[in-house]
Amino acid sequence: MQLSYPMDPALVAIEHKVDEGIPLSMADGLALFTTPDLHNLGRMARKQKERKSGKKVFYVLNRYINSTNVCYAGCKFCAFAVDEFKEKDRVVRMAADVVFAKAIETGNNFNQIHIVGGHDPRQLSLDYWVPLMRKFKEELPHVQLSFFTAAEIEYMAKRHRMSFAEIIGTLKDAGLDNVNGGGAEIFAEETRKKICPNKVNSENWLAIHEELHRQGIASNATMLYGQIESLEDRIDHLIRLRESQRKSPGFNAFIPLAFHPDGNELNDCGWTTGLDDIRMFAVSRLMLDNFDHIKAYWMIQGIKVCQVALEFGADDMDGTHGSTDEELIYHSAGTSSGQYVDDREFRRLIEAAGYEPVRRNSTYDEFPHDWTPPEMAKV
Ligand code: V47
Repeated sequence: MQLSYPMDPALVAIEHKVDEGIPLSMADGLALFTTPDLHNLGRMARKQKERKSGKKVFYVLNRYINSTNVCYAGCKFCAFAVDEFKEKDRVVRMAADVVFAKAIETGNNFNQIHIVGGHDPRQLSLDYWVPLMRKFKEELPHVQLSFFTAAEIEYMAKRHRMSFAEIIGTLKDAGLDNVNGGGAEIFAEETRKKICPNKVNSENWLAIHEELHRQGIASNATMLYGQIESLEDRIDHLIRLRESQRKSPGFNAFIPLAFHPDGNELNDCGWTTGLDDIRMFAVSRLMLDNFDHIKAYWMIQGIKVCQVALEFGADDMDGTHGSTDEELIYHSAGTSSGQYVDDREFRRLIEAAGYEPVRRNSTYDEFPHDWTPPEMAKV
């Protein structure tokens, strides 16, 4: 017997707009965030997901490294940043050869290396990164470099007195394939000033991604939710991303980042709930009609919420990471996720949800699940 749920009348007109390809407005976004009709919200998001990627759900065999946690940006939501003079014992600052060695510690069968760090004056420079990027490209040509966030790129541009176009050109030449979506936080200026006053501003974050796309480098986008932002701030953020993608296309995935409260100044905000998270995925999918992928990142949401998110518009679970303990951002802020997920586990969860698991790289080229790289790294 087919069960059906009476539909919230507010969703009827919105579903019609989505079906017609009409971008949703601020008022539509508010209705989606506040509807009590979670079932139909999920159904609409799932329908939109299936228009984009059918039954496919993506994952990547990758390595994840935070190469430094030294950072002087002073963001209020951050438990990761360390002041090297005040907290010497907590400093992680890897030499370039250590980053390379950690990446291949558990083999070379991976398609992406994801690296983000902090505003570290000793590490965030072209002298450090360009030779390391070239080494990755020479020794592991099958691995895509998913390095930096726009915040780090702005920091390096200022430091080297280069324009965004110049620094991006230099990084592209060194082998950059993709830029991570961090640093976006929340674009609404009043809220942004309160949570990350010293970080790249919204205008520059968007300008950097638009320039990346013009130069043919893919990127992702994120939003930090569940801190002090309003629902209007969230929708404004999604609309600015949609507009940016229209102007200069190149975003592959949007990743909602649930705020983690441990060890930072916004601790009073507490944890998001499972329902906040699920709703966030569905609303993102419906607002961002020109983004192909909405990523439910297991390390951030917990793997069970991510599996449920597949019913609410998500089509990506991110990657395996390496089986070493390198992730610090979420592990400093209280995540109870581990450091590693076996790719068989991704496939099991995706299949159990009724979808088809697809192995990918950063730019969503597809691989058989048992693909292995043609050449061994010279270790
Ligand atoms: O911008 C920091 C976030 C981001 C906390 O591109 C926090 O696939 C929650 O770049 N609670 C950096 N979030 C991480 C990043 C990223 C993450 C996932 C996927 C991708 C991708 C990129 O981490 C920061 C900030 O928004 N963050 N502290 C916290 N307490």
